Amino acid sequence: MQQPAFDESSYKLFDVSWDAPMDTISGLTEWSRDINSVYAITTVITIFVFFAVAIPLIWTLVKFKSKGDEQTPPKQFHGNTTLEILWTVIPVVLLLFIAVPTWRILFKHAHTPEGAMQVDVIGHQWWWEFRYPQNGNIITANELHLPENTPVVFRVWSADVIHGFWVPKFGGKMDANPTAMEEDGITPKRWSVLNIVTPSVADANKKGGEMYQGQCTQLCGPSHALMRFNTVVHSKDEFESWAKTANTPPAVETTLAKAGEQVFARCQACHAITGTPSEQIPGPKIGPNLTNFGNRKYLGAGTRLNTMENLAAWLRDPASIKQGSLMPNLGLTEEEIQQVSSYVRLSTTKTY
Ligand code: HEC
Ligand SMILES: [Cu+2]
Repeated sequence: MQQPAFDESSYKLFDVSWDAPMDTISGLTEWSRDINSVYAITTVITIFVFFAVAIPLIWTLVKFKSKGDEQTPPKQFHGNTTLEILWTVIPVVLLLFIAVPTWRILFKHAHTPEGAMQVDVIGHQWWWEFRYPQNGNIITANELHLPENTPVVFRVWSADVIHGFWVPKFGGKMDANPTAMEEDGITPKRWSVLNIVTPSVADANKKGGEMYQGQCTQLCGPSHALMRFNTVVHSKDEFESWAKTANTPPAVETTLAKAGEQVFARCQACHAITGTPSEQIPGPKIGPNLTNFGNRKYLGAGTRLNTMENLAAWLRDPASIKQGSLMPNLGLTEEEIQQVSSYVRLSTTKTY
């Protein structure tokens, strides 16, 4: 099969497993394999039911077809206790064949293994926030980085409406529900839990790990379909180096970037960057943390490739790329766009 040509500069599907990035059949985790085992049972039972109904139906249609010469209507009768018991009991038994394995895997995965790494997942209209409370309090967005072969417990909630956290290749899917917050405004009172053991990286020497597409699965507003995220599974060493750079403030060296740092004063009510005055502004931010932005592959929650051109287009008018985006058009001049892009994108400390 030939790979379709994508226009890199515009709307683009994720370039990994381009043929079926959302396919759940070839899942990579125990969760997805367990889900598929129930799926297989359901498929077999459904095929059996199809034939068990279709064959007698066709046989009856042929056998009792009117020959057009009947003088009296056929014999009328009502109720048949044996049949009624049968067609109640058989479906119940069939449903139990599906329900019991379903319960079994639900309970199996409800348990968070000892020593699991905690990642907090927060849905926002229309982007994802990821926090790593055990790894130096990293806060990042739209790119979920994980070490391979590691049990991870995702604590999932939402800052606004209901979203759905889903990495199809990992199986499992968890709604992000709005919740009341503790006094500090950042700790949720309630969350949902999803336990996953990450898959291994096929080629340990490949830089940048293995990428899997994630997607919001609850209709959460006009840009719901553009609320995606990139999941990157690294070797354990590479994850450590990512974790170190994820929290590193930008290295502002050029005059362009220095000017951009000034322009960023207009962004910091909504965006935080580690080690800048933006962190002092109290209250939760409505926009993604931009500390490690230059290392992200996509911008606008998987909407476009993260290039200077696409970033400029985003800053000119976010809504032209993402309908309903909660980032307003700030009326920046072309010069300011170049400056602030250089600050948020080019000054990022490179991970690899
Ligand atoms: C009123 C709040 C607000 C202001 C001010 C604001 N932004 Fe945003 N920004 C957002 C929101 C909300 C998003 C997420 C939009 C989405 O993906 O739906 C966003 C997204 C972004 C992204 C994409 C991030 C990613 O990982 O995909 C960049 C880059 C960005 N903003 C840069 C800036 C810059 C630079 C400024 C200042 C010139 C700025 N923003 C000002 C709210 C704001
Ligand atoms: Cu959503």
